[in-house]
Amino acid sequence: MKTQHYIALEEKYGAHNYHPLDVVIKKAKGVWVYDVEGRKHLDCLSAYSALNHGHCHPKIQKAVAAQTKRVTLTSRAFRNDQLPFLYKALHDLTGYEMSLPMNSGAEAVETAIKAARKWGYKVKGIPKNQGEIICCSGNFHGRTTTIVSFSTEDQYRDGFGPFTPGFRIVNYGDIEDLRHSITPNTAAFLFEPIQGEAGIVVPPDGYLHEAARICKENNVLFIADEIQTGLGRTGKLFAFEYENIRPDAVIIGKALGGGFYPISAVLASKEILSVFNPGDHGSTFGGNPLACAAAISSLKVLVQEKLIKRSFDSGKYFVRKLGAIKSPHIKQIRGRGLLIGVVLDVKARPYCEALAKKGLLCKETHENVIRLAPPLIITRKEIDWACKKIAEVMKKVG
Ligand code: IF1
Repeated sequence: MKTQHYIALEEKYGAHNYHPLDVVIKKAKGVWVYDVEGRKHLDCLSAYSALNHGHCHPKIQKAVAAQTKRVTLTSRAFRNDQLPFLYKALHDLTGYEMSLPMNSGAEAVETAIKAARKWGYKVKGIPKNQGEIICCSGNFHGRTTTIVSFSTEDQYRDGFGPFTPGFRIVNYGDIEDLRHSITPNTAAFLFEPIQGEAGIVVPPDGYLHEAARICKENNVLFIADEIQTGLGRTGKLFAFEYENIRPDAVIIGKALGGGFYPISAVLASKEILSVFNPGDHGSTFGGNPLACAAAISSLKVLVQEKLIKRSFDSGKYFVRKLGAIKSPHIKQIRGRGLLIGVVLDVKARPYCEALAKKGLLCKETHENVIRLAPPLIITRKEIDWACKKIAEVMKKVG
């Protein structure tokens, strides 16, 4: 079957909530994917940072395969022998006292929102149902009805109301706006250390540091969504480390499953996660042994293969090489580690399409930004190859 046959089937029988590039992938290994036509492409999206370890990492694959032969699902009505080791691995790696596992990123964000609200009532003493959470303009935290309630992107909300109340928006990067938006009823400030969907937006230096201080001063939980930026993507374990801060809670997902299995988690102190009592919150699949085995192995590989340092070094190299590309359309190159945005003064989609034809897969974000986020295992030779393709395309298109 050729590409067009797959696409026709998809268009006929699947909901049209996506507009993917016309590449049908059937195989992948490391940074490379292979399509149904037998063509080879360099993956510079990494499933939006869910593939930090690269495709089908052999060690994680082994751990997952072995677990499928033992036990895959217990529900949380019973205990399993993998979850305790995931808790321990997360604690040892991050220093957070406790964690709560879920499946998708959005579910973990919902979990953090529920924890923050309950903490607000039980610990901070906010009057019943008056709790507020402050979020940022340009945010992306997922697609549930509550999460799109505080999206500032019209399309993400259009037709999905009525919305969940209790959220207030501040301008991302504007410290005064945050300072003035906090009230005695503010339970939490929820933010992305770098906004992915908004176009790889890095806030001004010192913003998060000061925001953390203001939140502490006002007894407001400081909650980082590191679903996309975490686990080495930005050259640190967590992107918030660039500002020498320690959020009260951190939300992770994507790469935690090593590209094999969806798993997410909220990391926090005992004080915060202790607001949940049995029956308050849960999930059929959250913390299942297969997910835990994938996550334990992914965390191990992250450390063993020094992926965080590699991301830091390769990111610097990639940005330097991109900077050498002469094009009147490149306005800025920004990001940290291997989360890189090439900002154009024209629409980025035609460039992404042209790159796909040349065997480099990436995705535009916010119309005019080419997002480059390859697996953290990418080599310098592969970065050189990518830069050559990007230079060719910048010359031709437009
Ligand atoms: C899609 C974007 C990226 C996230 C942050 C929570 C979630 C995400 C910071 C929710 C998810 C994804 C979802 C994916 C596209 C993608 C994305 F362009 F939409 F914004 F990465 F930049 N917090 N981001 O980035 O996690 O529930 O999806 O597991 O197709 O919607 P999820």
